[in-house]
Amino acid sequence: MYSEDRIIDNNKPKLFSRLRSSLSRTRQSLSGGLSGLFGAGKKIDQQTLDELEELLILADVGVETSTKIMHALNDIIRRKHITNTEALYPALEEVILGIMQPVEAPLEIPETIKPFVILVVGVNGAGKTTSVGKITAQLVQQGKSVLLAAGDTFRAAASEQLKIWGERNQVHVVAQQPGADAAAVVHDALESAVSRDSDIVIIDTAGRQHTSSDLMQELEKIYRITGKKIARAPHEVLLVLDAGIGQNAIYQLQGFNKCVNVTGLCLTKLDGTAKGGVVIAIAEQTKLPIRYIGIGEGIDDLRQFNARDFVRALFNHNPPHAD
Ligand SMILES: Nc1nc2c(ncn2[C@@H]2O[C@H](COP(=O)(O)OP(=O)(O)OP(=O)(O)O)[C@@H](O)[C@H]2O)c(=O)[nH]1
Ligand SMILES: [Mg+2]
Repeated sequence: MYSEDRIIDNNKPKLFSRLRSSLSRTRQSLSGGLSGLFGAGKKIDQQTLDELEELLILADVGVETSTKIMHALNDIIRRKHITNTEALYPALEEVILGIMQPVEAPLEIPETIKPFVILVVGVNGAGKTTSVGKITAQLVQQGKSVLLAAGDTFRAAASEQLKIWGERNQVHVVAQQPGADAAAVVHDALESAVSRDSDIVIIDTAGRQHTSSDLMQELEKIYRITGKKIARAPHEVLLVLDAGIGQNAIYQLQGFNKCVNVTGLCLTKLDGTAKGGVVIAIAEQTKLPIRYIGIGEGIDDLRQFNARDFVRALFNHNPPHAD
């Protein structure tokens, strides 16, 4: 007889290898360059350290975070009396894991909060609607009842896109005509969720630039209405960031945070970008929980963020039990 844990364990190598292959471009830009620097028997010198710092910056880890990583690495070098470049590899992993672990905080949905309201925000094309669909699939699989609110009333096709996800997951979608007031859609959706006794409401919103004051005001209105309808809602404000935009993600976060209190991040499109190093910068600079990472277009390609797996995948290690 197999316990559930055992079954999950058996899946782990497969899930990990998918993660690893999705991160291949970032890994190439980061640890691909390291293999040239960290040769067997090579002694650590200032030039190696400078080149390493440059490599981190090039992989979109950013200047500020790269500097901090180098400080922490130098501490380890001194403390452990490391002289050989080979030993830098595990030391660098240790430092990066130390940055990533505090932001590993999966979204917890307590049964005492009902409906639990998730507001999904982000710039145009970041992957909001797709992520809403994928998160819904996971929640439905866990036996939760989910209601979707089509808060993107700008694009004619937006609510259709959400309805397709609704059909796929067999959940109710509250939508209105394009051009309708988004806050009114949200208002209706929350009323509907209460009368249907839904566990969770996920509000999809229109893509908006964090610099556009009109659109940010509209978002503030949605946020306010949500709190008026359901006490302490939204319980989660999930900012979806396209990891492929690199350092700009930090500015987007700052912009959204001025208007709504972002409580969690969903970092999409880590597949196909060499700029995934930005995830390290985001973790180090914002300390915000990374709830999910997107590693492809498939329904299973949105993962709960796991710091250890992420760092292992970045540094080309084999998964546990798969060697
Ligand atoms: N490769 C890849 N593509 C993704 C990922 N997440 C989303 N996409 C794709 O990105 C495109 C845009 O996704 P949407 O979910 O429509 O983005 P959005 O933020 O809702 O866009 P707007 O509503 O127009 O602002 C789609 O083609 C998605 O399939 C990901 O993790 N990896
Ligand atoms: Mg959308």
